Amino acid sequence: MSNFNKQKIVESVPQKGFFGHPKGLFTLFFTEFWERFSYYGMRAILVFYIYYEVSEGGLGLPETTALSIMSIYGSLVYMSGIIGGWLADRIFGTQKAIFYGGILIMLGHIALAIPGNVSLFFISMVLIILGTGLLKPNVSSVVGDIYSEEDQRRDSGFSIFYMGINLGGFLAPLIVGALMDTSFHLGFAVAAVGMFIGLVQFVTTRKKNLGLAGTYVANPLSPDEKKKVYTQIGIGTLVVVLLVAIGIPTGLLTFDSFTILVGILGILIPIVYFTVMYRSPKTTAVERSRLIAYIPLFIAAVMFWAIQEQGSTILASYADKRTQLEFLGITLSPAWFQSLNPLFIIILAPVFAWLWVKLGDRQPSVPKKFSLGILFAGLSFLVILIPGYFAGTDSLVSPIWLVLSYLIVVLGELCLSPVGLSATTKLAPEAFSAQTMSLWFLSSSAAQGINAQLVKFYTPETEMAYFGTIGGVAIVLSIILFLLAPKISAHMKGIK
Ligand code: C3H
Repeated sequence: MSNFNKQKIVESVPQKGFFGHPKGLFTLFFTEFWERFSYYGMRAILVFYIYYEVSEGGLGLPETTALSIMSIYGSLVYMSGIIGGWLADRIFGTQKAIFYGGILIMLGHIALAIPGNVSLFFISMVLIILGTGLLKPNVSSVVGDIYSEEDQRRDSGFSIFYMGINLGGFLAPLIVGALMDTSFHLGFAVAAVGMFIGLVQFVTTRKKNLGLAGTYVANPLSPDEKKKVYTQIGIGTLVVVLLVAIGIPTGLLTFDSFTILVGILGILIPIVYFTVMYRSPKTTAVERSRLIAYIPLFIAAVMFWAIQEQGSTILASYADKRTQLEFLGITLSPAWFQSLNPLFIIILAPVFAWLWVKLGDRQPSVPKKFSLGILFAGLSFLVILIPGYFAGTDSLVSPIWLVLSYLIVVLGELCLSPVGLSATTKLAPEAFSAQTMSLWFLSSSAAQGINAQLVKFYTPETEMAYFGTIGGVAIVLSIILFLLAPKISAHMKGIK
């Protein structure tokens, strides 16, 4: 996109109207708020829906299967961002991608709201994976479009947007989780209604608030390219259909082999991304050096998300099976624990923003912040090991341990996640800047692909070894990263 077009887009967005930010941020904040409300509301009860007995309203699948499904589901949701980003950049533009994505997500939740069987559940998964791939990276990239390059409000705009994500993530488990005891399907219906409200809000305010932002196709396909690409997509789809048609009856494509495949893809896709960027003639020598610096940061992000995302799988199961849910005269729903992370984010994000500004030049470098991020993640797992160590793993533990673990991981999230988003855009080669948002989300995709395998080792009996090993690996990685930090910073060539 030329500077002229960029300027025209920014001029078309009313530059004030939402806490001193462009009015478009209101539309994007609430679109993402409702999308995350529906996604995290659904996820807060999904794991229980999968492994609760049929007589309790669940699908009655084994708990290990439920935990693996949650992880590959999360991995695919972030992996599909590559497709969503590509479709927006080359075919329909971001606004349309957000709209179509919202429709697919809503249909996905409706499929879950209909009492049915495992098939409806898998149909819903496909709809939500594709829908989120269309909506999530694109809504984030429109946030970037509504500010000019020099606008000082840009970073704080992203922080407000991150708070919108976590406001949705905070309220959803409380509301949807409370409905779980009445009926899982009622909970999923509320998630569908949430996405519907988000869509109505998006459609009715976008013209006035977003102007031209997200209406253009950044790099449209030429007629020749169209022919080639559509043929390739057709052949690709055919190959996948054939592989599935052969794989299932021959027993080669099972749930386990599919889980392994997603895990491999989660690691392979970022490697391909890095190699293509590194070898591209469009990448300059300075950008190559920055790419080298980005690799250890990406690996640290994978380690961080692997632990953070287990907050909604392993720790959700821990809340359900290992925690006293009668507390101070109140009966806690295990799903409510999912609200702790976003609650702590909402409270602590402004504190961290203030801290970085206050420290100014004395604040830790990007690699050191990442090192702190995985240090806290590791500690959050070591903390949850303590009650098992002292009281054994066959009695229920105080919910305070979980609260503490969720608090510690959030300290890490605030050192790593917002910093990672901004570092990604700064370290990316210019020719690949449009795809960087998808690349960042791939760190979470890889992490959840790995988690799909890791969670198989978790049982209340193996709990201490499980938390101890993963927490220990994170702490060792954190120390290595801390020692390498000066070298990594030097490779960043002036980026702070
Ligand atoms: O969703 C995103 O884009 C980024 N993730 C976050 O902002 C997380 N802090 C959300 S917390 C969590 C994943 C969902 C809460 O409903 C729970 C982690 C235990």
